[in-house]
Amino acid sequence: MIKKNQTLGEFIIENQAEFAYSSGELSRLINSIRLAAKVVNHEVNKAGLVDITGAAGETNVQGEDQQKLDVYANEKFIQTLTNREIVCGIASEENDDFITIAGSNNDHKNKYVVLMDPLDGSSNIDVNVSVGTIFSIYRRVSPVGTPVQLEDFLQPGNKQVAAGYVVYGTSTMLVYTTGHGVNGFTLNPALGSWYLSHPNMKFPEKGCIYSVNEGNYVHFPLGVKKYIKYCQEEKEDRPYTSRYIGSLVSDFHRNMIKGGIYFYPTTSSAPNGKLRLLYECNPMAFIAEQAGGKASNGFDRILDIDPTELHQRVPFFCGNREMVEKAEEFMAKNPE
Ligand code: P6P
Repeated sequence: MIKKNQTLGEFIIENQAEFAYSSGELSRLINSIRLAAKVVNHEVNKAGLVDITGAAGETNVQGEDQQKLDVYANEKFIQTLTNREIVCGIASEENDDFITIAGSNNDHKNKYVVLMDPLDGSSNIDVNVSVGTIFSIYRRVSPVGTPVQLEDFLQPGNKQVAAGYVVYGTSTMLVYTTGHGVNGFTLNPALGSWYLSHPNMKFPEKGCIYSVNEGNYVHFPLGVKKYIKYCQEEKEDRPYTSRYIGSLVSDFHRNMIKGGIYFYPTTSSAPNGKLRLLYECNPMAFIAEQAGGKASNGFDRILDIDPTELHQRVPFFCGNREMVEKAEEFMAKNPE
């Protein structure tokens, strides 16, 4: 049941039954994410006013400078998820290893794990460009009552029970799926409530935007170079428009609304691609497919990739189904 401008809380209650085996746990989990998103949004929106932007003087497991807001967002999501007694473990881009959450009775009875990029696109913070949070939720596979294991996090994306993102843009939106379509909620910061502003989000039939860092062109595989030239040809439906913000969540969100493809292929400095499979590509791929789109590594479906390590990277092509399939065609014809 979808009623535009319904609040997120009303929407979750009305659609609770969607989620097969949840006794309200998933709803409480989504609720905890929306609370943390509100808190992070408050800080993101005043980042220029307080000493919270700029590097935190640390580097994360990716070897990237940690921006203070990265650290803040990571702490807030971990704290909120831990307090809700629903997750038994969390994996984050900002943490080398996963975090075990035993629960207030120290009995490891919680059934879900969350994987997240707490603040994606953080290099944009200091220049006032949109950033985002990405999250992915699974049911644990190791025995309830025992400490969470790495296997609980290394599940293929086709086992996700929910996934979503928050985009801290001109307005702040929470977009998520539980496998029954994609719905977008816009935050009214004055009231602290989220309203169903984008029900049943779908990629348009045709896409005309391509999003890639063309600065890496010389290092792209031949198939990618040929696809980019295809996008730029003077033909009936082309040239496409090139739009690249450098923030996956923002590029993805715009492309899902307007129609387009985002791709981060392999490059010389990123031989496996740059984006992380578990907490960037899998959640965005789940959302993309639920919105009628497609996501692959240029050859295979992202959601079917069996993960081997927490922070593994994969090449990523995601957006309108026919645009992704055209890119895959060029990749297949020009294997390196
Ligand atoms: P580049 C941000 O660090 C990120 O993970 C994505 O949000 C973004 O699309 C990409 O990296 C930008 O990477 O190499 O083009 O600056």
